[in-house]
Amino acid sequence: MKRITNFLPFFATIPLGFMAQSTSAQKLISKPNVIYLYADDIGYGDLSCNGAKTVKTPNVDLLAKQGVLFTNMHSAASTCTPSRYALLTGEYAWRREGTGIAAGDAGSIIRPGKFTLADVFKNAGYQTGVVGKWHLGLGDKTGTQDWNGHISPGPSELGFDYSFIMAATGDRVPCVYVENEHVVNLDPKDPISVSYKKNFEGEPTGKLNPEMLKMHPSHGHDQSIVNGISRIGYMKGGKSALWKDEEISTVLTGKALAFIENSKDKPFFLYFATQDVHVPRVPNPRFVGKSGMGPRGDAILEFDWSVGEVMKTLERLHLDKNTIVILTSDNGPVVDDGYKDQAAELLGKHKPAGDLRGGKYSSFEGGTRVPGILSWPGNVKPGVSDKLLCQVDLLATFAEMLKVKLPANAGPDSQDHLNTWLNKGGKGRKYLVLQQNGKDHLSIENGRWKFILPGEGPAFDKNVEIELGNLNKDQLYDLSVDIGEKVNVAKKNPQIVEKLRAKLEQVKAGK
Ligand code: NG6
Ligand code: CA
Repeated sequence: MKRITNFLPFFATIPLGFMAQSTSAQKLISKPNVIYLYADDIGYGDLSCNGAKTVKTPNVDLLAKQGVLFTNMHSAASTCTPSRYALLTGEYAWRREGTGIAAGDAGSIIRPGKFTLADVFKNAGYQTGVVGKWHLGLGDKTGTQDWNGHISPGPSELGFDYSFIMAATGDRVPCVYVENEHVVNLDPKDPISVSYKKNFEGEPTGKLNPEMLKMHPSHGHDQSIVNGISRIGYMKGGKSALWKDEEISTVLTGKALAFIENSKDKPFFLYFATQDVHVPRVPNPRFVGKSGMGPRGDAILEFDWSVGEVMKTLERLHLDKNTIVILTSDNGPVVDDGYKDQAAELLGKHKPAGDLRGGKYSSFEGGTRVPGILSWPGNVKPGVSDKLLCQVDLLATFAEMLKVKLPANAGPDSQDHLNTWLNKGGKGRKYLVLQQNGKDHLSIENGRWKFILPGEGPAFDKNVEIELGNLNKDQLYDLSVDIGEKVNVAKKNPQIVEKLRAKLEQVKAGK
């Protein structure tokens, strides 16, 4: 009963008809299921609800139509590992060493004992699960995991009751699924060895054996060959456990749906992190050639399919009105991310970042302003919100919603913005600090102004053809009139620059 009282303000906006339903419906609504659908490298402009014309994403569009479409939603960083670190811990990744793009044999970057987003749900009595790309390290120390035994610490030490994950990324070894911290389908007679230092004797590599490749690297990605694709890192053995790239989305989606089905009688939190549209892009034959844009476009269609499957399953199980679905992405888009997959040649007029400048790896908006949707039919008013939001806030936001008391030091950068996420008149963030992959390139924005600290490093990455946003002087953009960050107005607005610089210093100092 106590819990329901806690939710009185929440019920205040729920139509009376809904309130009049049975006690069990009330109980359910006080603890809606939550599915966090995390795309990989899908940019702001990659979805038709955000203006994409060439590629159509009808399932995502439907989700957006029945929910809130956020136009100013950010990942905390413009690459995967720091974004995911911030999402799960509620702490900006740049506060911690070793939170840049993780190797496939990295030790657990979030150390056991750290309070996570999954712990919020677990403390509220939820069943918690993670399916898909992990990329936050596994095991105690880099390079010391036993891939043939119990790989711990892992998701189960970080609040997840169930896990079915890819250790790192599709382009990094080991190319196997790990379920509840054990490699799936492993034949003990063919153990797995992994190294990020040197190859295993006699094993082919993309560099030395290009004739064995069905997809060739454009930069990097020339080490161990798995399924005719050379990867980052070396591995040997584990033949029966190797994933088939064409099947990854089907397998992961199947595991996500099974988790939903198995958890349907209790409240659940599912963190479903798709491999689409990260490289190597090898969509299932069902999608091949369907977008007209090559594997990258086809992988977007495949992502949309996964979203549709989740929605259909919720409907079939009559959970659709009792489930919050959040859809977003871990960083902005990249076209050529290291394989010759024709993504650039077949791009046509499609703009993966929409009108934003930069993309993945960048300090510009294209790096972190990503698609954002929250749907909760019957409970959240559909609409469009331009409020400044960040994934780092989900920890505090759900803690507020579920009345979970956070331990001291939990989620130091996470702010409760429940009313904004639920489209109930919240104002969103006043300030948000963003980062590139490294921890030294920071920017800050306040909903109108974006200030990028002077930083070393190239302005442009020729391999991925992305403007990184590095400049040896202050950059200030007025996003209210210049969403494409074309005109640096730092010189004209010294007071705003100094205010934002001071605020950034304050956040850095943890004040
Ligand atoms: C880069 C990889 C890129 C991708 C990225 C991580 C090379 C040349 N490039 O180092 O292909 O894997 O790391 O992407 O190796 S992320 O979305 O997981 O952050
Ligand atoms: Ca990514």
